[in-house]
Amino acid sequence: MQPPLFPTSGPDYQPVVTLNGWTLPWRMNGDWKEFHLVAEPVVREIAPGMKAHLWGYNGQSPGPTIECVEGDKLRIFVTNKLPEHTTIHWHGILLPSGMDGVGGLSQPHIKPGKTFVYEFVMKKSGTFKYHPHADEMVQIAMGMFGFFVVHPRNPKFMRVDRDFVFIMNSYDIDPGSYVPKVMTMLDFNLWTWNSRVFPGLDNLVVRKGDRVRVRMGNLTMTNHPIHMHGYDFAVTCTDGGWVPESARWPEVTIDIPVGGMRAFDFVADEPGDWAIHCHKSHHTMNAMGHNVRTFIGVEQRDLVKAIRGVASPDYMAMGSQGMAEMGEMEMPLPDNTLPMMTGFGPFGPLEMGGMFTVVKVREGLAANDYKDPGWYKNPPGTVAYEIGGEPSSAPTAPTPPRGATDTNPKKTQELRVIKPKGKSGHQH
Ligand SMILES: [Cu+2]
Repeated sequence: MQPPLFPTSGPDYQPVVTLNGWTLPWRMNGDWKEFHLVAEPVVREIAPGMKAHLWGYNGQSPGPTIECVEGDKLRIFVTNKLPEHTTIHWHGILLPSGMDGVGGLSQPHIKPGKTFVYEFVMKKSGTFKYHPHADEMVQIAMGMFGFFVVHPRNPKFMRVDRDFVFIMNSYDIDPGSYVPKVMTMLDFNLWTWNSRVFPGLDNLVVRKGDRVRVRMGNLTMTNHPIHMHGYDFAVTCTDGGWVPESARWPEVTIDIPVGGMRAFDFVADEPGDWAIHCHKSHHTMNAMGHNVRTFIGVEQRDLVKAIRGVASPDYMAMGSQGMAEMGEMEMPLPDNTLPMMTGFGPFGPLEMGGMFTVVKVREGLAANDYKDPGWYKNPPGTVAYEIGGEPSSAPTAPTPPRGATDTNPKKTQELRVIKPKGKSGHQH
């Protein structure tokens, strides 16, 4: 994650930090601010242990973040080094129709090897993105997108001290392969923020007392309810513009619709390690099959013997008591894939993957210090703890009233599975 790129000329603003990414440098040419994006094949490490062969911009997926100021005149050169044509659509930005980047509708496609120029004036500040509008299904599935932030002309308007941005995307990459399956519509196996997954995602490091903004965009095929622990907050900006204070309401989970963008602000007054993640629990997992049977409550010991005899001698039975054991296990993996759940925290396995990272709020950091401060040192007496021996000091756990649930032992007896006919064997 590159530290914020402060402006060296023009109006003052607090630049954003792009999660596991960077901001595109520019040059001034008269009163035009000039950027250059190169669409090209890239290699992106999704997390340590797995690389993907994607398409992106300027050597990375996502492309670098574009930052400018309301009122700026922008000239953006786009060079196409892909094997097929492309364009760029500037999502949410108000501009002339011919600059909108829809291939075939607003402009001719940019053929491989060609460079096009987009020129427009930034009419308003806000939270936007860019992506191709040519063979979109393939090009977005291959990782082509980037963040686009327009800062207010008035440096005091909605100013924050730390401003994090990322875009959600999803990939379907078979273990042992490198290129996403671009025909997948819903059943993806990697749910990414800026083409990275936990434990490959940087932390959101925040100084206690800072005013903080998190801006997110969604280019997947489903919505993502993003939940942050430890705070409540409100949506302050969408890709349509700033939300007036009278129209905000408190949230701890913000649903990001497909194609949409949301920003929320909070004041970091509570130190700690606070999880931030998608609340669809399959989206905080890495590569996994979804056609696995549920074995909770199943006695698998006999089954393992039988399967080892007829099929694979390495067959392992899992899931009889849930799947948490997968978080602790260091299993040999096929080449170029990631464990379903992984990562260790100060108290044990985190059992996470995908769209998950940690907001680390600490006292006394320097103004633009984003270095990982390590795990939070909880003040004495503020960590949940085990009670020793008989829990005599604990209140008696209430039990449901008779007949209110299906846990009546007599009823369970009646539902016991009957032995197959004609087979002898021991009864459990
Ligand atoms: Cu999600």
